[in-house]
Parts: sequence; C-alpha cells; structure tokens
Amino acid sequence: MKKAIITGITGQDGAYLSQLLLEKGYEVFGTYRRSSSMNFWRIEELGIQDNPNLHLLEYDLNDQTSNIRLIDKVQPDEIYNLAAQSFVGVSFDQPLSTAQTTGIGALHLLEAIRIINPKIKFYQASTSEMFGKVQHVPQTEDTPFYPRSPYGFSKLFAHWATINYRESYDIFGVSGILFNHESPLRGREFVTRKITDAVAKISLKKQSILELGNLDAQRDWGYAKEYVEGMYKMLQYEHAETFVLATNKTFTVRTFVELSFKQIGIDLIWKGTGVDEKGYNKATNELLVAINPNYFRPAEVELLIGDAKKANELLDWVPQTTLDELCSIMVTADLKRNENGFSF
Ligand code: NDP
Ligand code: GDR
Repeated sequence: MKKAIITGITGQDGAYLSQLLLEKGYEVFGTYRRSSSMNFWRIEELGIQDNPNLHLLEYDLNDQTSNIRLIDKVQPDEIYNLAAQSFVGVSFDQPLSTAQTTGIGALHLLEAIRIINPKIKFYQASTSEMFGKVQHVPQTEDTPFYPRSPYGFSKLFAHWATINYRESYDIFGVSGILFNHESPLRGREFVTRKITDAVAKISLKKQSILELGNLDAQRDWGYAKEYVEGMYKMLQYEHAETFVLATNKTFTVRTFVELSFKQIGIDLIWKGTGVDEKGYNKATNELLVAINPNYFRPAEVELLIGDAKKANELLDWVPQTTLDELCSIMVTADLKRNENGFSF
C-alpha cells in the first residue's frame, strides 16, 4: 500500500486529493494545524473522515522539527505540499508570515526529504499568480514570471527551490503551476465562492447586495476535482517536471457574477462606471451588485489564461467542466447549504 502525506488537508485541494488517493488505495496522512476550533468540514462533506486509511496528524509547516518527525514517522512514498497562506489579498497585510509558510515552508519539506530519504516524491503547489503581470499570452511552463503580491513572490521562491532540489540532489520534485480552480469546497473569501454563496443567499432573501472589488480581472477558472487528478498524475510521470494545469479559457469576474445569477433565473444589467458601477436585476430593477473599493488590491493580476498542452500530451490530463457548469455546481451546493443553515 502506497503512503502519501498531504499538507493542508483542511483546505479545498487537500480534501479532494485525499478522496482521490484513498480511492486509489493509498494510506493517506493528512496534516492540520492546531487551532481552537477544528475545521474538518470539507473532509466531512466528502464523507471520508472515518476512512480507516485516512490519518489526521497535527502539524505546523513552519516548525522544522515537526516536519522531520512527520516524515521520519510516516516514511511516505509521496508528499503533496498544499499547505499555504493561500489568499492573495491577505498576503499584502501579512507578507512575512505568508513568506514563511508559503515560501520557506516548502524549503523545510525539501530539506527534510534530503536528510531523511531523497527517494520520496515531492509535489509543490505552484500557481499562476507567479506569472502576475503577464509577459506572454497564454502562459506556459516557459513564460517568464512577474509576481504581483507577497503570495506570488513567496510561491515563486518555493517553485525555484523545488527545481533546484531536483537538479542538485536528484529529488523527484514536481512543480504544478495550477491556474485558479474552484468548487463547492472553496473558501468563502475567494471571489467565486463569495459570489455563489451570495447568489444563494439573495435567492433565499437572506442577503440583499453582493459587494465586490475589481470586476474586470480575468481568470482561467477550472474545477478543483479535476485539478487534483493532475497533481496525482504528475507524481506518477516518468520524470519530475514542471506542468501547467489550466482550461485555456479566460473570463472576467463580471462574467462569473452574471453566470451565477443566471443559475437562479436572474439576468443582470450593469449601470455606471468604475467604483460607481452597479448590477441590477433586469426584470425588476432591484440593486444586486455594488463595488466596494476595500476589495481592490494594491497591485492586481489583470489577466490569466493558461496553456496546459504539456499536461494534455504527457499526462493525458484534459479539463472537462465548463465555467457555466462550474457555476451551476457551486450555486446548487450553496443553495442547499443555505437552505439547511450550513455556515461554512
Ligand atoms: P486553502 O487555502 O483552501 O488551503 C490551504 C491549507 O494550508 C489549509 O489546510 C490550511 O490550514 C493550510 N495551512 C496554512 N498555513 C499552514 C501552516 N503554517 N502549517 C500547516 N498548514 C497550513 O488552499 P487550496 O486548497 O485552494 O490550495 C491548495 C494549495 O494550492 C495552496 O498552497 C494554494 O496556494 C495552491 N494553489 C491553489 C490554487 C487554487 O486555485 N485553489 C491555484 C494554484 C495554487 P487551515 O485550514 O488551518 O488554515
Ligand atoms: P486569486 O483568487 O487572487 O486569483 O487567487 P480570488 O478569488 O481571491 O480573486 C480573483 C480575482 O477576483 C478579484 N475580486 C475579488 N476577489 C476576492 N477575493 N473578493 C472580492 O470581493 C473580489 N472582487 C474582485 C480579485 O481582485 C482577483 O483579481 C486564487 C488563490 O486560490 C491562490 O491561492 C491561487 O494561487 C490563485 O487563485 C491561482
């Protein structure tokens, strides 16, 4: 039975990846941080919390003795490093702790692998945020980087650390440069889930207005469940490489808002410009969407669109879910949750 450590099992991707690896017959060791209230709602929603092959281990990525003890105890075949302070907005307010966890955290693991067993395969959760102010469209494994946030430059550190340990010590270190991927398990601080949760609440008369920041930002959004399969495939490939996972389509935040409202039968009409722009129900003229400048970022990533040709060809990884289907999956889940009083 193969053994995998997943750091960040309480997050969106950690939950889906655990489910996938359990289905594939792995023994999964998922790590979580100690906090005053435990936060296992995602693995509970997937119904895997009582699986006998899932072990939950308390752990802090920033404590190197914790990393060494974890790896020494489990002796895993594979480590998926998903733990990070992953919210770009917060990284501007907490740059040092973000750099510590999101950047140096990966180096802690690579060093622990080097010391304990360099045969352990390592997956680093890299990101399209490393492209930042994009130098080339669409972005591939060879596009130059230009990060636009402390989150982005911390991830870039971890990306290059992974490549350097691959080249220096022959560690099977894979960097997966994943574009945005969403699901009903997304945190509500991220724009997609914030929108679908608000649409559900507006539909149920529990909220009146959705406040957002930059509606013009363009993102390449895929479905998280499909992206964790790509992570798994990268570690099964014959060489350690860098791969982009993306849909090769880009849409504005505004389009995501429109598609989400359509799921509950509302067509939006936009009036005004800039921070005065507002979205109304076309049929009733009711105000539904407004801009709140507090949600703007000091530096923005305006346009992301990825080209996953390498993963398509070498890993046979092809995303299937369209943006409309993704909105439908997320709005449906949030309607059900809000009807049942679920608050995550
Ligand atoms: P989430 O924010 O949902 O999950 C992040 C996880 O990291 C949580 O389990 C969190 O624990 C954990 N964590 C944070 N700090 C620490 C720490 N100091 N020690 C141990 N664990 C910690 O992220 P996603 O699941 O969406 O993303 C997974 C990874 O992929 C992240 O590294 C993210 O940056 C990266 N990524 C995500 C993309 C996306 O679109 N989702 C795209 C590209 C990359 P807790 O629950 O306690 O906060
Ligand atoms: P992102 O995701 O920064 O791309 O990082 P997020 O959903 O936070 O923002 C996407 C875009 O939407 C704009 N936006 C808003 N964003 C939020 N969160 N809240 C708002 O109210 C709002 N209004 C507009 C943002 O300015 C931005 O342009 C995600 C994270 O999962 C990272 O960890 C990951 O690496 C990248 O995706 C790929």
